[in-house]
Amino acid sequence: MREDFKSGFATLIGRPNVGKSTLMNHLIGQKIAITSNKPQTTRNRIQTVLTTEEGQIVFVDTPGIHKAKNKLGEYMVHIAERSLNEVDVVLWLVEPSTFIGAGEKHIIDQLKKVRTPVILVINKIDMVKKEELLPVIDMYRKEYDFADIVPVSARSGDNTEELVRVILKYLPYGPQFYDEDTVTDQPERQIVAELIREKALHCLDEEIPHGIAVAIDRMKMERKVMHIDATIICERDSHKGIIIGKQGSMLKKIGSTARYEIERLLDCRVNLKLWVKVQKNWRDSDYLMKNFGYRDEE
Ligand SMILES: Nc1nc2c(ncn2[C@@H]2O[C@H](COP(=O)(O)OP(=O)(O)OP(=O)(O)O)[C@@H](O)[C@H]2O)c(=O)[nH]1
Ligand SMILES: [Mg+2]
Repeated sequence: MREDFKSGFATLIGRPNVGKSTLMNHLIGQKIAITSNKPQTTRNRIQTVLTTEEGQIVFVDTPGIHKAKNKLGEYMVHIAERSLNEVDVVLWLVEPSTFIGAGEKHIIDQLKKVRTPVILVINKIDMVKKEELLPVIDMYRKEYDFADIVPVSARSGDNTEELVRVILKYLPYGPQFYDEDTVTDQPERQIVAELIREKALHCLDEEIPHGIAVAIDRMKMERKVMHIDATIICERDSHKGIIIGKQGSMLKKIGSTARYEIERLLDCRVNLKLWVKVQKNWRDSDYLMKNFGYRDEE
């Protein structure tokens, strides 16, 4: 074991839609976590790995912290807040705005309960002028004693190398947990289900995507083609009609865009078949949530 090698866990937390998953994907150089312009995209803890000369960072992407309106929301916030205690360093992502609202205040209260060092990551700096950043930094500095403050753009990659350097500062010396080729320990089935959900998020309007879950019914390699049967679960009959679309056009669109990405991920041909099913109020059913993969591991 090299004595100057660092290793440890860094969690990404923050309100929905601030760019946690986009940033994590950028840092590891691969798309593992799905992203969208709709809030509450990530629903589970997603772990990925970055190995450099200096060390190994295990990233933990988490759902956005928000005011939960159902059991799924409560589960998501629980997963995010629990991660604060499980890591060596916390990356709190915010947008470059000079307004600290109730959502941010709630997160500050959570951060005050733990002793883990917190790096404030001001993301989306491509959206503001340089001189607009200083007041944002000043304002946040008054609210909490951050270990460091790093402005970045997950979209353009601006200053993300600096972020990696800063994260390593807060990791202990330690062994390499994963070999250097490992990018994630998420099961393939789960990534596939998430990619389908992402395309549904992209194709559908506002209210429907929040009530969607994706279950993989079959995933089997036969003669060099991966055959995947998956079901999109939604909450209402009217939503089912919209997801299927006129003569199946919407489902076809979701399926073909998902298939394209799954083929790239698995590096083989994919035959994807999608079904749609209604499960009323599944987001308030412990049993159904568990069935769709939203379960507490501990
Ligand atoms: N302009 C700009 N947009 C960004 C940047 N990073 C992320 N976004 C956009 O912000 C939106 C949300 O990104 P996500 O990565 O899904 O956000 P998230 O924080 O993971 O959201 P949840 O999973 O819902 O909590 C997407 O439309 C991204 O393209 C950035 O640096 N600049
Ligand atoms: Mg996310």
